[in-house]
Amino acid sequence: MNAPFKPTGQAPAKPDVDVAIIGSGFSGLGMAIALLKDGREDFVILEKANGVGGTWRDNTYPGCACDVPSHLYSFSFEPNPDWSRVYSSQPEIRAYLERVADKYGLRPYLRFGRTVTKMVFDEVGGLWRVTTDDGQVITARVVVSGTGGLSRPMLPNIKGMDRFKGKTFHSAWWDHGYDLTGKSVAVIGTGASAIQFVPQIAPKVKSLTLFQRTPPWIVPKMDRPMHGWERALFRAAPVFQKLLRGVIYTQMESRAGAFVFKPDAMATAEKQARQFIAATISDPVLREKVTPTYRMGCKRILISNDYYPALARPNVNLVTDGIAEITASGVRTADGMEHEVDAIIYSTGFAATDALSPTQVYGRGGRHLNAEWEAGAQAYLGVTVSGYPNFFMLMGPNTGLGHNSIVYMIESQIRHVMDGLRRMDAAGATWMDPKREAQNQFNAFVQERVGKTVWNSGGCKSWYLTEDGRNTTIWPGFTFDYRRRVKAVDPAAYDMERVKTEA
Ligand code: N01
Repeated sequence: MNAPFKPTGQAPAKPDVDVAIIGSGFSGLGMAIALLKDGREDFVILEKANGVGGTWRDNTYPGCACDVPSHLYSFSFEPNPDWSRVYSSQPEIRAYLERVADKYGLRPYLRFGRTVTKMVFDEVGGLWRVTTDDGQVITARVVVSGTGGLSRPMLPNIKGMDRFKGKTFHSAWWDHGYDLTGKSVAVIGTGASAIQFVPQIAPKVKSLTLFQRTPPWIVPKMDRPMHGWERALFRAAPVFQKLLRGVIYTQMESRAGAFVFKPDAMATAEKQARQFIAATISDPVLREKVTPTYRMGCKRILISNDYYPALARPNVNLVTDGIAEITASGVRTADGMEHEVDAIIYSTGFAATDALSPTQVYGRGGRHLNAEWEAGAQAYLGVTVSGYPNFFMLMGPNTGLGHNSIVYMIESQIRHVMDGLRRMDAAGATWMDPKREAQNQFNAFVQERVGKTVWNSGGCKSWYLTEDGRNTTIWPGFTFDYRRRVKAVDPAAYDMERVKTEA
């Protein structure tokens, strides 16, 4: 680093650990493995739940599966030749992450049942004080947040929700103890989760009333079981699996061109999706209800072969009138119709745009990240924030994707963290802090770019945008371009400092 050190005149406190990782999903586990591979064993992983897997541990609803092919949606350094399908299901992905935790010896580093509530940077000691919900405080020189963008299920704010006398739960908190067989069920929301579980529960419930606010664009799912010979081939000659991974990556990446630079090019894909609707739904009224009127890609493009057929079942009713209120016995729509049900399943998504909360983060001079981010989260490269030294985020602001595997982005960011740690070691520095100008420049670029993308200009309202329309979630570009920018630390973009070690 070329920035001069600014000794504080105080002896540094010895932190409890060098690195505290928050979360044990793909991000947290990937980070821990990178540390171990670099010979760094002085770290802990703080995990709010009692098992690893992040979103793949929490979401257990029927039919839960990844919509990115598994041979790509997995760690590049840990291919799994035994994926059972092109698109694996949640239990298989969770089992993969459990295996990874075992194989790399991560168990001794995991601290379960500890939700991080507060983090305060101690400028004198050059360390973070990390408080967990059990009241314990752990000190760490470096904090890496791997809490994921979709870890906090969001319930809607609908009048009368507390009055309903039947069963309710969010799809991300599926109640497997409640038997839906023979029940009248309302599902609110028609996003990525709902289109996966609706076909699963429709055959067993008495009636399913599905409340749709905005129809998603849905395309056929090119899924199939992996053949035995394919698995044998991948085991015997891993290069073929690598090749397949490259092909899937390239196919998915090719969509970024239209999403980012030429949203109108999506018109061809929209035509194909309309043909898919026509081929699977015969009722013209239902066809019209499920046909989106915004540009494809503006909301996540969904893949399913069984959702449209499920809607056509006689016991399924797709309601498009707005919800006026929840009553004691069901859902009343704006047209005055009361839909009586035994259970309401909220499939209303996650709080994705208020990135860090409810963890309160205080940086240099007592600055408060949550307050700074009130108008929308932002960071340098989506990874670090000026004024919050040695705090790294995986899947931070503007690094989410609508077109490719997020694991690729996570691995790119882990490289940045590792390069930062090595550079600090080499320079004898205690901390690194991105310069405000670097952060501003990056965000000016991102916000200029997002304006023309399908997410901002596609004519829809999505969780990618804040209430006032600011895109704080999506990376507006190719993922390989992001990797190029983030993988190595630019010394000119950071200040490096160390606390003075001698009086
Ligand atoms: O949530 P969503 P999700 N009244 O935000 C509706 C990832 N994921 O949990 O579109 C009525 O997609 C809302 O309506 P509208 C994936 O990235 C991945 O399904 O806002 N309706 C929408 O229909 C995905 O994007 C996989 O008008 C209300 C639905 O609720 C993200 O998770 C699988 C409402 C929410 O849909 C979230 O998916 C599953 C209200 N007040 C999920 N509020 C993979 O395969 C909200 N809605 C990787």
